[in-house]
Amino acid sequence: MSASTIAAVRGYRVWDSRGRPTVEAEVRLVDGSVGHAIAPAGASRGSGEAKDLRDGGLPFGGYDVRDAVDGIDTTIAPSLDGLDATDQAAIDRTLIDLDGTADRSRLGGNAMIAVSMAVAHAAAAHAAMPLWQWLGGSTPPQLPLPEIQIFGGGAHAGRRVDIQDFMVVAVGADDYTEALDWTAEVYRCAGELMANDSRLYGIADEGGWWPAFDTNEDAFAVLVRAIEWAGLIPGDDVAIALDVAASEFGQGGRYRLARDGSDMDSDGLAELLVRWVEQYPIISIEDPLAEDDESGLTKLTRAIGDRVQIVGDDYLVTNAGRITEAAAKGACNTALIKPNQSGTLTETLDALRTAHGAGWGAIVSARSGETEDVTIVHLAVGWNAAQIKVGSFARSERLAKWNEGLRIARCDGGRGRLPPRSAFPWWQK
Ligand code: 2PG
Ligand code: MG
Repeated sequence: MSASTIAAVRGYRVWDSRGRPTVEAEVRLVDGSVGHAIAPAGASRGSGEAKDLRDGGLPFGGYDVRDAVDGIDTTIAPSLDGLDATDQAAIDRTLIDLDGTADRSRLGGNAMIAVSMAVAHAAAAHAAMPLWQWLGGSTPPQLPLPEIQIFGGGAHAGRRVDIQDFMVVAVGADDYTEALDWTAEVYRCAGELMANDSRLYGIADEGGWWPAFDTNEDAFAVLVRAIEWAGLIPGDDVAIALDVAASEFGQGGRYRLARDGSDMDSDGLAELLVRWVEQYPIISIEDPLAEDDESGLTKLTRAIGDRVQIVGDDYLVTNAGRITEAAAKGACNTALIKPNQSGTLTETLDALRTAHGAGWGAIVSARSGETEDVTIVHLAVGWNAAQIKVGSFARSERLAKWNEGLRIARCDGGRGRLPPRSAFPWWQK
C-alpha cells in the first residue's frame, strides 16, 4: 500500500444551478489527501451521452440522485478501495467494468464522472500540485480562449428563440485577462441595448440575457452593436459563435424554426447558416445540424469548414470512436469535450486527443446545469485545449470557472497566455 492508495470513497447529494439534486464524490487517500468533484447536468443532451442515474417519481421532478449516491457508497467505494489514485486509467477502467453498460445507466454517468474527477483531485493533492499541473499542463500555463454566452436560447430559455447559444469569442485579445475584460464589456453593453429597447427580461439558464427577439436573426444585429458599443471591432477583436443545438428542433432531415415560423430541410438550414456567416462575423457554429444528419454536417463542413469552426456536440458526445468516424467523413472540424458525456476522465482525454490527432480543434465545455466545481478549467489548461465554454458572464457557477482561469494565470504572475494563432486555422484572415 502506498501513500496514494485510495482509503475511502463517499457520495453526497448536493444541488446544481437549476436547483436540482446532483452528485458530489469525495475521495480520501492513505496519506490524508482528499479530492472532491461534482457532476454537472445537461438539458439539451445528445442521445449517445452517458446517462445520468435519476430516481424518477415525484420528488424534485424525478431528478433526485439518491440511487447514484448510494451506488458510490455501496458499489464503487469497495471496488476502488486499495487502488492507486495516481493510476487514473486503472481507476476509470474499474468504473467502466463495474458499470458494465454501454450508456452508463447502471452506476450513472453522474456518479461515475464525479468519482473519476474526485480521484484526479485527490491524486493532485497527493502530489501537492494544482490539478492542471498534475494533468501535464505546460509551465507557465497556457489558458484556453473563452467562448462566452451573451444571449441564451433554445432549451435554456423556454425555447423563446430556437438557437441555443449566442456567444462571443475575443479572437483579437492578447491574453486571457483581456479576453474576459472585453467580454464583460460586450455582455454589459448587450444588456444595456436590451434595456434601452425595453427587452430586458432577466437571464436564461447559463446567465446569458433572455432572448426577447422577434426572430432568431435579430440577436446577431444586437450582438454586433454590443461589440461596437464596447469600443471593439466585430470580427477582428470579438467574433460571434453559435450553438444552434439543431437536434432540439430537427430530425430526419427536417427542421422547424418556431420563432421564425419556418420549416426547412437540411440544405435549407445549411443555406440559412451560410447566409448568416456571410452577413455577420460568425466564426464558430456548434451542432449546426441535428445529430442524425451526418450527410448535412459533412456538406456544411465541406462548404465553409475552411473558414468557420464546425463543432460537434450532440453528434460526437465526447466519444473518441465517433470523432474518428466523423473525421474520416469530413463532418465537423472541432469536438466539444464534456467529461460527463463520456463518464470518465480517461475517455474524455481520449476524445480530446483523438480530436487533436485528426487535426481538429477541441473546446472543453461545461453543462447548462453547473455548480461551483471548477474541474473543467483545470482539464482545459492541463490538457492544452485551445478553447473553453462555460456559459455566460453572470451567475457564480459560471464566474467560478472564469475566475479559476485568472487564478491559474496568476500563479506565475501572468495575465494568461493564450494559444498561438495557429491553434485556430479557421480564423486566419
Ligand atoms: C451545450 C450545453 C452547454 P447542455 O449544448 O453545449 O451550453 O448545454 O448542458 O444543456 O447540453
Ligand atoms: Mg451544444
